[in-house]
Amino acid sequence: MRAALRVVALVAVVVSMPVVGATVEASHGDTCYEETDGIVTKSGGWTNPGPFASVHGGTYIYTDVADEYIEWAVPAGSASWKLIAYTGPNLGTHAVYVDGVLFASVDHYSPDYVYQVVVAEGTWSTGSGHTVKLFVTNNKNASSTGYYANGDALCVSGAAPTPTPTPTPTATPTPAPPTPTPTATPVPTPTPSSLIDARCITRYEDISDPRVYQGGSWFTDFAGYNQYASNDKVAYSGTVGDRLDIRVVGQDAVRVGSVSGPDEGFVWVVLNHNTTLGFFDNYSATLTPWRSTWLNLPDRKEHTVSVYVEGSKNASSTDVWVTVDYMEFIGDCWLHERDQLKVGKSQDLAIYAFGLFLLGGIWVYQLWGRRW
Ligand SMILES: [Ca+2]
Ligand SMILES: [Ca+2]
Repeated sequence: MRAALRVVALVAVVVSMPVVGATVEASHGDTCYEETDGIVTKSGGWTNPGPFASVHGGTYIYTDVADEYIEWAVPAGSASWKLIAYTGPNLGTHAVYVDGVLFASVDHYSPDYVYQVVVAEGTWSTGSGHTVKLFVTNNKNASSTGYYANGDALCVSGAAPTPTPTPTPTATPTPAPPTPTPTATPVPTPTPSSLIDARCITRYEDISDPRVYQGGSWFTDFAGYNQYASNDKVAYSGTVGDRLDIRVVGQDAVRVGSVSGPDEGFVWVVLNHNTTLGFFDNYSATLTPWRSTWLNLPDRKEHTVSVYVEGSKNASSTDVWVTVDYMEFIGDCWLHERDQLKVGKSQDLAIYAFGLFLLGGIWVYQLWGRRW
């Protein structure tokens, strides 16, 4: 079946050749490394279909087999990077690692084939070499007809600035600057604010909280995990696409509480169903309470924040379960006030009822007056 799909994909690529060129960028950076470059290491399952003018450098490789990878190890000196690939109707969603740390889950699907797309990009320290790895997963957008990935090129730009000459000329060579330690996670923490004390943290427990919308079918109350959970309950699902939604307003950041374990997959936190806020590996050899860092929301407007079952997992994990103990938000206290307002709704109803009673009374009075 996979072989048949591959043939279909090849045919589709060839058929779509006449429409190429519209979205090709003139420049992706100062230096581009093809998938054939000496700095590349890759697993053995990729296919080289031969020359194809639309892709970067005229060649590419592809696969639809999960766990295949291609990695570029670029030398020190660049300030930013761009991963170049094509997108199309039969491409999957794959993981990009930078310096061994998961950077993003990248959906390579598009309704038509588009070549030389910047599918992921970022900046990094100039003082050391870096690696960018495209890791093939068994995931895809619901609209995609396949799981294909392609290795095309990695481009880097912005060479390290030349050191400014010291005013005193000296023959002693300047010692090389120490290699910066790579940061563990690219997720920014919220800027500390003097308002922090005035802000509230609102916690939503798994699916016990009625304000949590349940997309798909989540299980709850799992004895093995309950003992690690904040309210002695968790929600969990292993069905790709299942999600838990919370709609908020006036909030600055969100974080997710979970229990990591040996059969846990990646936890995908998504803003408004279209923007990745965070992507976390929730695997651990033993059951352990786990909580993400704070993930900033772009503003205090109304947003939907979701935890999705994405279907990826650490190679050591035995399954792709996603467990949610709670989601919590930090922001203004409006949510609490709104909860309190629910109490006041009965008063509102009483006022409406009284208004209707008055209107009804006037109507009866007029009827009565007309009759006499
Ligand atoms: Ca290429
Ligand atoms: Ca809970």
